[in-house]
Amino acid sequence: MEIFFSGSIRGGRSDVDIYAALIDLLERHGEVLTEHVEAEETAQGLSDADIHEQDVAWLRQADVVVAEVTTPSLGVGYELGRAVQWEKPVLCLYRPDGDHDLSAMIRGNDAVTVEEYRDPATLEPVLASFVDEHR
Ligand code: 6IA
Repeated sequence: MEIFFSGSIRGGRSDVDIYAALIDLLERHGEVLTEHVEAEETAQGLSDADIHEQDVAWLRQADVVVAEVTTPSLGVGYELGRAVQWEKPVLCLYRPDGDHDLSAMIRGNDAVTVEEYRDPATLEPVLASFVDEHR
């Protein structure tokens, strides 16, 4: 099971610790292709074109897509649009106590499952059943 985890980078890094916790949970169920989303440092030597090409290839390859969407990000939105177009199973994780309302383009999309939460630890059964459903 190959999992594409999507989370804000240039959209803002305030949730990076939550991304790390979610990636840890997901790694119990498969290989996370995009561990860089939890990286603290900036990547050396990769152009924006390289990043786009590599991420689109991983997205194409992934069996499922899990995104943390509380911090709005153009890149995350773009990845979700492409994942839906390719008919990948998509799970979006959203904390309603954050500063941003969730976009209608995500909440209003029947092809996307939205799970609201407060503490990443409570998501273990949700992630387990999402991954198992698409294994
Ligand atoms: O617009 P954003 O930068 O917030 O878009 C975030 C999304 O785009 C993530 O889900 C990633 O899949 C992808 N992305 C954007 N920038 C990078 C990147 N930069 N490396 C890999 N994927 C990226 C290098 C910095 C990183 C090591 C912290």
